[in-house]
Amino acid sequence: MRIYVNNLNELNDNERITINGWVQETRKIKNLMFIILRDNTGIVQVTAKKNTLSNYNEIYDLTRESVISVSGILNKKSVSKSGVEINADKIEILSYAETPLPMGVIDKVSVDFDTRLNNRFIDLRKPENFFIFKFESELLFGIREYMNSNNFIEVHTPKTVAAATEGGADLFKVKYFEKDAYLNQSPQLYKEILISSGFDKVFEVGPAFRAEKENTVRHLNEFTSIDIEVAFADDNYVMGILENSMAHAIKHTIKKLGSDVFKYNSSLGEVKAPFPRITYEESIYYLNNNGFKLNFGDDFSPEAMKILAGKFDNFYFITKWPVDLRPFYTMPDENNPELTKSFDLQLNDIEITSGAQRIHNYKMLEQNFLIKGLNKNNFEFYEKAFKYGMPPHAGWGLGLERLVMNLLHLSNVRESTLFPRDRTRLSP
Ligand code: AMO
Repeated sequence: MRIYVNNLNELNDNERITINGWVQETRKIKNLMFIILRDNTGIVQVTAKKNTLSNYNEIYDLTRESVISVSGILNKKSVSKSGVEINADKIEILSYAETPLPMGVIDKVSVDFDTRLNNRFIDLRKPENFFIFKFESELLFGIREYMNSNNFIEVHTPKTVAAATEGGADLFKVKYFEKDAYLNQSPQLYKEILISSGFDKVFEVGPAFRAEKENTVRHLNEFTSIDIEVAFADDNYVMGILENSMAHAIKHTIKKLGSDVFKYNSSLGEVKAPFPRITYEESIYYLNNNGFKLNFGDDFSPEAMKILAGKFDNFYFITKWPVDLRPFYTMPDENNPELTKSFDLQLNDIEITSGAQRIHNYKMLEQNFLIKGLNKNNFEFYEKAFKYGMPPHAGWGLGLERLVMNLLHLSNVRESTLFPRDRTRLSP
């Protein structure tokens, strides 16, 4: 079994162990040196002595961030900070790091965000940055666990497609042999088709591409979309799934990561469903009373969202958006045809999810293609699934990076993206 730094306290004093990691720092006193070894669970001090190591001279010249394998005796009565130390009798150099490093891992001097992203492989060695993705992984595990225990089937739909789902403008075009294809903006059309196939409850975690030119702290050109679609369901039903899955995933993450979760957001705590709900029209009314001049049909600016967010603690839904602000597949409200059975889930002032009940009548869909100026021919494969038995259905799509960004109070969505793709960045 592999041993990690955070296992050392559970082992016996004087036990012989082998541990692998990066050389974070060295301190040298001629025939004796101390190495601070780091793995992704923590750091430990290694003592290396000339008279016990055959390759001492090589070890003496070790550079920071080289990768080594240390074998030796565990000393649990050490005077080092952590109280644990390894007296090495063998150190193997597995990979030698060149100098100077493009950026430091523990250096106090901060580098700009671009330099960090250009050297992301090393930036992610910083424990606080690695933690973001450990958090993300646990959160996603919690969401999957919730979906799985509620009989959702996890699916994988194509990302190279022939038609736009979320509107024509924000598409990345790619060459597909003799034809043009696009990178999919959302699994929307495919998750709906699967409802006609009788899958009943589907969910997908996958990349979504948006050729949006905005260069903001909330926009990525490739993000991870968590999508669900449920047969015989309406907007309220899937809002319930959303709030309960969030509550479950956050509870799981806090339980798994313990007090570490408070590193970024000291007020992070379990959340309780149901989340508060406000309609679009009530939001307009509230904003008009708080210094914004908004008319029915206007979208909310980031500034307006900040004011609205002040009314709530963290998660809240904005429901019943106007038809003009929602995509063609959104079901109108039976009580008011200007409104839809749609919702956004907000976390503080940022939208993290959009969802709705969908239109399941193909004649209504055809009308909407016309109204929204879409070419019906591009949607034949989709419409076909509506002609031969399509249940009423509803679903939502949630941006994973935005969720993590908000829960951890990060200032930029790129912080919660391993290798961000934005208006100017396509590498690494
Ligand atoms: P929408 O386009 O609102 O809805 O996207 C759903 C969620 O995905 C995230 N998101 C983004 N995250 C980072 N950068 C972006 N450029 C970006 N664009 C969207 C947000 C957003 O709330 N098909 C519908 C969903 C549905 O109705 O099922 C859709 O894609 O968190």
